[in-house]
Amino acid sequence: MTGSKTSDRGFRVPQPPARPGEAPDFSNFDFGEPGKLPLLDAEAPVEAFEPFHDGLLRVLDMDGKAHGDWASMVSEEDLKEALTAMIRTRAFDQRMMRAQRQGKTSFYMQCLGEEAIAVGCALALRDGDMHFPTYRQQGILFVNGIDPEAMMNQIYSNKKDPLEGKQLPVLYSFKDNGFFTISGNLGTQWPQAVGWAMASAIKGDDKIAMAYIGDGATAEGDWHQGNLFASVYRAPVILSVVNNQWAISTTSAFAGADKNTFATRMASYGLPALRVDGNDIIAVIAATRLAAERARAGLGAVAIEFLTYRGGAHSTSDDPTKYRPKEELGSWPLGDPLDRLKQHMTVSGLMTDEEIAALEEAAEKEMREAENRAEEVGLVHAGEGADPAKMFEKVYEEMPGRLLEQKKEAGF
Ligand SMILES: Cc1ncc(C[n+]2csc(CCOP(=O)(O)OP(=O)(O)O)c2C)c(N)n1
Repeated sequence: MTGSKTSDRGFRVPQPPARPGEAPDFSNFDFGEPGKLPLLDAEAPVEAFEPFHDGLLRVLDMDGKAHGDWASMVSEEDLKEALTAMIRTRAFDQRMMRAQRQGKTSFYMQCLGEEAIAVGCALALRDGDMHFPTYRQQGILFVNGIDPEAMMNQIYSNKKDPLEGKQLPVLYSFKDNGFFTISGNLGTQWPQAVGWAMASAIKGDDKIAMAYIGDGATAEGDWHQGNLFASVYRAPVILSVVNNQWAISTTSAFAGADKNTFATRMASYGLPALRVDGNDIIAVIAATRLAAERARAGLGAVAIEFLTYRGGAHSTSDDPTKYRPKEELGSWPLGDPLDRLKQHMTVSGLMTDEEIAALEEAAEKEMREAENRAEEVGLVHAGEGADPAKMFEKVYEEMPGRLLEQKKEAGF
């Protein structure tokens, strides 16, 4: 995919395909054709997954039409639910991006262009299953019934923050809703998801886990350990790499993406692996559903690489115009996941433009009202903040003597 600089002693430094001022270049991708790869049975042998290691599972074409047998795994109801959740996710992101710029919070991370992945995966799993997300899968929360105000309270670190002001904005925890506590340390959730799945299997439960990791974070040792354990123990876990091609300013080639696909690399651990158009909601739901059926049936872990493009800045602390062409997002051949789904809904007669516009208006209103409520409680530097006395709590289940002393010293 990308070029690289090689010294005469062979030392190699990967380079992105284009820098600011250069034309975007996605010529090294082979996207294949929608509908071409055969539908797999959940019990298919591992070898049946081979065409999906370098190939790309696609259902929707770029005109919004669905192709091939994988489409049969996704219902009209799924698509309506997905559309609503993706619209809400984007509306939430837009509002929180603005809130950060207005100084209402210190930090935010959006998932622009990646909404179909989290939303599609959440739709394919069941209540009781556990997602082990990164900071870019907020779409799960919009499927799993979390009140956006609770998320905003966390982002504002106010009195109603469910995490009592202890976490950086967006590092949510909603375990009762299948959303495991996010950690700032990249990659740690990957083997933890495998362990959670092993526990489910040991207990004879049919619940499964799903792990997410960014392309950059696959360079962490945790990725390799998780892959190995998932394969060796045949843990009921879905291991998904969200390949958005960038890790802050770093090209995915630094994580090995220009040598082999992430699907191929996970297959090398003996895992059945699929590579999926992450901007195609039907492909995302269908692939994850197949993986979930397989894991639930006791046939072990499944790996998925979702290919996408990080549409926005890495975070509100990042300026991508310093390291990639401005036009790159608009040139990404797999387009925008929300626009593609909207187009599919209208092209296939499932919804009208007016109905979609009404959903967008409702989401805008919902987020505005949630923000007003959260703001009334408090912002990061205004109103009622989280109680500082709580900082001493939950370090241990019971507060040890020396912490109690510190708490008293601090005047609480
Ligand atoms: C162990 C560790 N190393 C470095 C960082 C700093 N860091 C935060 S996000 C990030 C980039 C991650 O990129 P990627 O995994 O591709 O995910 P994306 O942000 O693109 O979704 C880095 C290096 C960290 N949080 N944890």
